Amino acid sequence: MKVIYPGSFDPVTYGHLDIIERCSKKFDYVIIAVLNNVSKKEFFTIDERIKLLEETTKEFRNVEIDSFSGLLADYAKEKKCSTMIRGLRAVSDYEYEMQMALVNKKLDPDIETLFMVSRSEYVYLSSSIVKEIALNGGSIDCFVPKIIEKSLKNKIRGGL
Ligand code: COD
Repeated sequence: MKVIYPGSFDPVTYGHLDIIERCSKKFDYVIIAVLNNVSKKEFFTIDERIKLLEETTKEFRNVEIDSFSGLLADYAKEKKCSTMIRGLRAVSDYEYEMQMALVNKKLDPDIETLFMVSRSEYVYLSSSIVKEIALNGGSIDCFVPKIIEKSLKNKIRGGL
């Protein structure tokens, strides 16, 4: 089965990478779809987010990195793939994830959203938390791979 794992990945963290690794074992093919949203202020550009994902997922042979703009439901149709993977951390994720899954199903009844529960050590982890710690000079080496840490520090040093 082919699945899409959509997200912002700004930047990819060990929480995302754990979901990607588990997907790559459970499914035949995984498309990581990075949202290219011109109106949303992202920390990393779309090209940077794709490059960082490519670097950190190169060991997985059945994983492809792609980007999309507009509606996820339209992208899913274009890719002929109707199974979405989302990660669930705490109850706080539930409301947003439920809304997203129902909206996508309304837009295309073929779409199924499957949830993968976060590994306990990553339940608190998000891209926003990582950026906040990095911006305030804290250590992020247990949250993201070295290459992400380096890129974040470079970006912060360069004045974003
Ligand atoms: N452990 C487990 N899962 C995690 C962790 C962690 N530590 N961190 C993040 N995740 C999961 C998230 O729960 C999510 O499922 C996924 O990884 C990606 O997370 P993010 O934060 O990188 O990405 P999001 O949630 O901002 O992505 C939102 C989309 C871009 C998918 C969404 O906004 C979208 O589809 N936009 C397109 C417009 C659209 O179609 N809108 C209608 C549907 S709402």
